[in-house]
Amino acid sequence: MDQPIKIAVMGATGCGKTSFINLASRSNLQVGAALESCTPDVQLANEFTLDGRRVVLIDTPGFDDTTKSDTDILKKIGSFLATSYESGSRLAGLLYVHRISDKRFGGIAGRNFKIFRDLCGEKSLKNVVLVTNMWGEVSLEVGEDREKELSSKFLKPALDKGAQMIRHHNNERSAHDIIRRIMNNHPVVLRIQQELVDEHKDITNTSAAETINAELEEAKRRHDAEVKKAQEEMARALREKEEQTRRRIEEETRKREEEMRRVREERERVELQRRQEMERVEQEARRLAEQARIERQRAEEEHRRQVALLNERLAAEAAAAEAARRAEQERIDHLQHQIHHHHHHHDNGGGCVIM
Ligand SMILES: Nc1nc2c(ncn2[C@@H]2O[C@H](COP(=O)(O)OP(=O)(O)OP(=O)(O)O)[C@@H](O)[C@H]2O)c(=O)[nH]1
Ligand SMILES: [Mg+2]
Repeated sequence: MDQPIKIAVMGATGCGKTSFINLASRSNLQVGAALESCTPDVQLANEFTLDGRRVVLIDTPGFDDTTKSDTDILKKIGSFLATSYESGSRLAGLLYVHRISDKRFGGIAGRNFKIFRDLCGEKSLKNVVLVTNMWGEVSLEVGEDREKELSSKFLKPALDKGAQMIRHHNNERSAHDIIRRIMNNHPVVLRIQQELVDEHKDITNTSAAETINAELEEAKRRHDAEVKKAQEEMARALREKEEQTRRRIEEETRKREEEMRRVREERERVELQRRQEMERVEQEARRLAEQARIERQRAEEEHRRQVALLNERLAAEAAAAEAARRAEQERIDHLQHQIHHHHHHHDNGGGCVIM
């Protein structure tokens, strides 16, 4: 009897891998509820028959797990694929599930797809179906716009190398139609199987791991750059603050010096005024003293002049008095002489005597 057809289902965590598998295989594998990652390990779904062929779908944990690193997820998927390759099992194809409801394919979704492509290698892309699901979550218009963008941009290189893109309508028939697209392909060997088994590479040296590391490096670089930028920003802010403080202190110092200069000038001005005032007062005092001296001198002179005048007048008066006295004396003498003379002529004449 033929080996069953094996198809691996991959994609980001929560994209609907397990749901798809349950639909297609009528299995009852656990489906994630909220935002938590659900499928922790690679698991096989119930075998089912499609167009007379036995089919086994392989469920895988999604990258971007909320609890495990991408490297851990890669190790799990890688070791499963290596083991099955070693035991002679080949994959007929791979489904890569992508939610059409996701707004962007850049960033995380783009990185997941890159890891997937590294894992597959170029040659197995013709056995890859890119499944878009969750069409019910967006309007058909939005979904179709995104689908066009995906096929013309992000998924173009893969589509150009033989991958197909198909919508999944979240029902069994749709899931089976998707499986039919690859179930009759020649089985492929994935690059990671060659790397791990044929080339005996360690999982950490595989292309997929390198992509993860590069992405981690890039994320670290971005993070470091952001930290550096933040630090520079802080340093700049600090410098600016310091510069501001420096300027403020400078300004204050300048103001204080200005104030001091003003006070000093004011004091000098007052001092000058005081000196000028003193000088003026001294001059005035000198002038008054001089004036007083002159006045005194003048008064003294006047006094002397008065005294001299008085003396003169006194002398004159004395002289006049003397003259008068002398004149009187003379008159008396004359009179006496006359009297005497008269006596000589009129001896017994009684008449009067004028004194
Ligand atoms: N609307 C809608 N929801 C879906 C579809 N497929 C899956 N879901 C929901 O999406 C959530 C995640 O689905 P899962 O099947 O667990 O996703 P997964 O890819 O297996 O997730 P992991 O196991 O964590 O990697 C669940 O709540 C599903 O019910 C779909 O086609 N349409
Ligand atoms: Mg799952």
